[in-house]
Amino acid sequence: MFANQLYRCAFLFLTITLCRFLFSPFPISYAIDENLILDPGFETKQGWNNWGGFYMSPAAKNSGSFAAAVDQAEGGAGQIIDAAVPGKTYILKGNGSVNRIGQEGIIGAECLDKNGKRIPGGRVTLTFKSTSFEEKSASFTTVPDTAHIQVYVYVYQAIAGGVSYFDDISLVPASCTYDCHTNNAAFLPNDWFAEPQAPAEIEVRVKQLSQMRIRYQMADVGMLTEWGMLDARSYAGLAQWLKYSKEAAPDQVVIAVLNFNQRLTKDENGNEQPNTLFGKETFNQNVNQIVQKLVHEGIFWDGKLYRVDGVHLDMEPFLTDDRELENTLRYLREHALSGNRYFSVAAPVQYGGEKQWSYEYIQRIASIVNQINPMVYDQMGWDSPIDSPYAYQTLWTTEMKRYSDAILSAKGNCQLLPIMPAYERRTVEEIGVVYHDPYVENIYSAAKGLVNASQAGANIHGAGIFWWATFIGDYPELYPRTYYLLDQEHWMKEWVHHS
Ligand SMILES: [Ca+2]
Repeated sequence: MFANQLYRCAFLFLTITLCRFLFSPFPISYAIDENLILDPGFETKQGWNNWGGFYMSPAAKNSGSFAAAVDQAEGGAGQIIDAAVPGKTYILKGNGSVNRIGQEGIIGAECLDKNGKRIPGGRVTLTFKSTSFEEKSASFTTVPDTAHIQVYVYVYQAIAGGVSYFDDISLVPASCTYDCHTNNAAFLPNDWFAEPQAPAEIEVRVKQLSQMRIRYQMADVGMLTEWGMLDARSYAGLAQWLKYSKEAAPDQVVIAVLNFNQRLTKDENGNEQPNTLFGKETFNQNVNQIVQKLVHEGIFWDGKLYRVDGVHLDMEPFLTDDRELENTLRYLREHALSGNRYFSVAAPVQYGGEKQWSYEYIQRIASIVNQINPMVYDQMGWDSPIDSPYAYQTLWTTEMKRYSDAILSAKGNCQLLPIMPAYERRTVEEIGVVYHDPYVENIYSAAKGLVNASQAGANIHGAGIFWWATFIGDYPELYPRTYYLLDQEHWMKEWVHHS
């Protein structure tokens, strides 16, 4: 039986590998050699800004007709590469030589902020002191605030008659071939935390999260009341979860998700009005008290205290540039979440020109929280243009670029981690309008759109899955475990392993 299974497994693997090899239109490689440097071989004199003692020389060259030569101390040349973003890895490579022993030359790359100022800690250099050409390379990751990269050739000190030569320089974004996106989040169901789960069960679930490269466990600990209170019974299993989850995967971060769905309430005539309690002192104090308990004081289980790493707020429905929500976030930041690194908030997206969260509002929120999690789903129905997988993919690209631009302009360290959908078709029962259909809104199209946003310069920290229970097949009584296998495959192939 076992041997038979093993054989089937091997056969299946071979088939998949062969199919990919035979039918893939491109070779299975992510390495795209896109050198960002203009005139990297010093043949045309384009792009290089002379800082002194710099000229093109035919005397010593690595390729073509010329190399760069620098024959004075503190001399050299540079060029600036625009549209750089923080947190991206590049490979700097180049060839260099000197005419005499004792002479040195360097090829360097330096991270600059949007004003062109050097950023401390953002430099990499390659040193050349041999009389024959050598090739050297180094990888580096751009530091926070990076907006440009300056690449240069330079000589600090020149010996008498000394000349340094440089040729064939490249600056290429590091290609990723396997685990490219691993800062991901999963939205976990409340029933995992409402009562203690068996340790073995917790371990299995945490392993599944690891396999799908999930780092942030978004643990639904219950629904806040109108006054911002939370019944402790709705997280009676959280302490035990924390104990066994941390043992099984210490690298996974547990974030308590506080849900609220009464941002609008009905008045006596049945009309929806903004909830007047929301964002006010009492409400904020109540929420703060819960956060204080979960993050600082800890919750008891078996004689020990356990704490969550941070808090995620999901306050719905969203109102346009909601001042009260901003108040609540700021209050928590100034109190129980002061100095906390895992403070995140759910955010809305829209396909139209009118946005619930304007660019300026996103900027302000980004200066308060550590992570913004746009919920990019439930965008179908009524007269929505989101009626095809492609339209949905485009929504991801445009909205995530907008969010990223606003967050980057806030100049803080706020991360963008949007959420992808993996759940069944949803309809407004009374009127039969479908507002979520997995044929249109799915992981495949979401990932495609997100990768496009990233390639357009958006700074994406990771992606989330809403919700995890359906995605991983945790409710076999509702549908077969295999129902979401395709989504799992797309998650890994189109997002986690995609460059
Ligand atoms: Ca050359």
